[in-house]
Amino acid sequence: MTKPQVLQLNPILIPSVNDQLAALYTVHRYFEMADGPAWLAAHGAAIDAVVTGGHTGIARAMLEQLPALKVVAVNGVGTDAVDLAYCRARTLPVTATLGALTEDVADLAIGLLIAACRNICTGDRFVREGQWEQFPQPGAIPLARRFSGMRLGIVGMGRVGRAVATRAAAFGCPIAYTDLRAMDDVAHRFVPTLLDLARGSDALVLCAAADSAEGIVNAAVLDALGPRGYLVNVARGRLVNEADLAAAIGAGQIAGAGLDVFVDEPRVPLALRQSERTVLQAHRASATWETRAAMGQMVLDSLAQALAGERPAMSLTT
Ligand code: 8YV
Repeated sequence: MTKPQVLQLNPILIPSVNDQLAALYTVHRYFEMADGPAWLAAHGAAIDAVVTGGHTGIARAMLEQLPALKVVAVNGVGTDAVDLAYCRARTLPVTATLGALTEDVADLAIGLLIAACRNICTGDRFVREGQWEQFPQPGAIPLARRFSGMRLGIVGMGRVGRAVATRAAAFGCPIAYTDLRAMDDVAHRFVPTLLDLARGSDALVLCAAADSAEGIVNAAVLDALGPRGYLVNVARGRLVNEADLAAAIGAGQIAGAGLDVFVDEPRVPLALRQSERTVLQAHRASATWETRAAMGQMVLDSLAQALAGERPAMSLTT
C-alpha cells in the first residue's frame, strides 16, 4: 500500500518524531527543495497532509495548489499564518498543539522580564568581556530594577497569559489584564483598553493571538507604559509596531524590552539589536526538548486521525 504523502514546510527538531513521520508517510521536505514552487506545481495534487510551524503557517496560494489535502497540522499554537476561514469553507482540519507549550512560553516570558529589568545580559557581557577587571568599582553597572512586586499587565488571558499570571503571582506581582472581553474564570482585574492597562503597569507581557491585533502596541501605548516600563513579547512580532518600539527604546521612552518574536523574522531592527535596554531571543519560547517532543506527538496524532478519516481532536476548523 502506498504511504500518504506529507508536505513538511518547517524542520522538526526531535529525531524520534522525524523517524515516525518517515516510517508512516512519504515526507517531502519543502524547506530543503531547490525549487519548491516548481515541485509544488508538479506534485501538489498528490499531497495528503501538510506539517508546518506556527510562524510559517501556509499561504493561501499554496493551499489552493493542494486539492487532495486532508489536514494542515501546525507544529505550534499560533495559527495566524493560516487562512482559517478558507480552510473552514473547505472543511479542511487545521490542527494546533494546544496546551503543549504553555509552561515553556510562560517561563520564558518571566525569564525575559527578569533579564531585562535586572540587566542580566548586560552583566553577563560585562564579566565575559573582561570589563569587570578593568572597571571593578561597584557603580560600573547601573543599579537595576526590582522584579518582585512589579505591576504586571497581561495582554491576552489565554493559556499562556494565565500561566504567566500564576508565575508572577508567586513573585508578589499585582496582575491586571486586557483581552477581547473580561473572563469569568479569571480572578485578576480586567482593564478594557490596552492604553489604560499600559498606564497602570510596570510591565506589559504580550501573550495574545495575532489574528486580528496587528500593531496594537504602538507609540501611544509605549508612551503610556512610560520611562520605567518594560515590554515583553512571547506571542507574535506583529502585535507590536516595531518602528515605534525601536524609537521608544532608542529614546529611553520605555525602560526596556524582552523580545522573543519580531515582525520579519529572522530580521531584527538594528536599533533593538544595539540597545542595552533589550534582551533578545530567536523565537525560542517553545524550544525545549520536552515541549517540542510533546508538540511533535500532537502533530503525529493529528495526521493519523485526519488520514484515518476522523476529525482530529485538535482541529480548529472542523
Ligand atoms: C514555534 C510558535 O516556534 O507555537 C507557535 O505558534 O510560534 C512556536 O511555538 C513554531 O511553531 C515551531 O514550529
